[in-house]
Amino acid sequence: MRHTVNIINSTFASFLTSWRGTGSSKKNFQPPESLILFDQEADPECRNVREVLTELNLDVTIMPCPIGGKNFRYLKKASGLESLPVLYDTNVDEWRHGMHEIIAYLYKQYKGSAVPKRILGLTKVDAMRSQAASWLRLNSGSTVRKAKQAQTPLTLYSFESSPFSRPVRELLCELELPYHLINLGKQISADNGPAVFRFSLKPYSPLANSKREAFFNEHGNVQVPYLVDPNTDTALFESKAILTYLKNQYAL
Ligand SMILES: N[C@@H](CCC(=O)N[C@@H](CS)C(=O)NCC(=O)O)C(=O)O
Repeated sequence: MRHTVNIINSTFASFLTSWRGTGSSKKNFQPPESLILFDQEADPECRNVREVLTELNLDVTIMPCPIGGKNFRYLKKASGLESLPVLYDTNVDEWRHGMHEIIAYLYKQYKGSAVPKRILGLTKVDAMRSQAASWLRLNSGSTVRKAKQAQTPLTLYSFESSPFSRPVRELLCELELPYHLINLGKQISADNGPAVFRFSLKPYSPLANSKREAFFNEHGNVQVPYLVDPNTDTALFESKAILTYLKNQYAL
């Protein structure tokens, strides 16, 4: 029951942020080396950056920086920066800091365009709504919890507005576990609806040559969250099972 309440609350958080971070570009380009985002799940500016990453269909390695954690201290030492979000693009050895700088960089570098007005126009009201979404989530994903370290980063398939994926990202952040975030945003109308009940009568078929299609070919459907932990050879669907797994495996 508590999990159901958690998911309903997470769905309201997605409403508050107007379901930004649901749709993804049909382009499938990924840079050779993963982008690295120093991120805090509950931070409103970090959320705006993750929304854009979903929209551009870009994958990223998340370095969670919860309050009180060692990653934040490392970031301050390595870059001299005191606040989030921070993006490091290994491909060109470039650092970008703050939501506006990072979003402009992502559009220029990976879409070859300026930031669209719809995103440039993110107003103070949108910022307040993103902050309200974090409050609604009781700031989950903001503060470090004692945890074991993972030798190798985990992989999470998700998209930013996914109500089922958010609690998993919050816990990964609190446990300070780095992970590859594979964005599987919705690219065509057939992608709409939950995995068990698509809003279409036709059999589900994702966009050809997309990450969704690769996932579909491997698993027979597309459903997020999906977590892969190479440290224990574990791969899991179902948000509740993933949360239980992470707590049992890593929380101290
Ligand atoms: N019972 C599953 C439900 C997961 C679910 O329905 N996820 C949605 C996204 S929030 C999904 O995968 N939709 C299908 C799609 O995006 O193609 C869980 O708790 O993880």
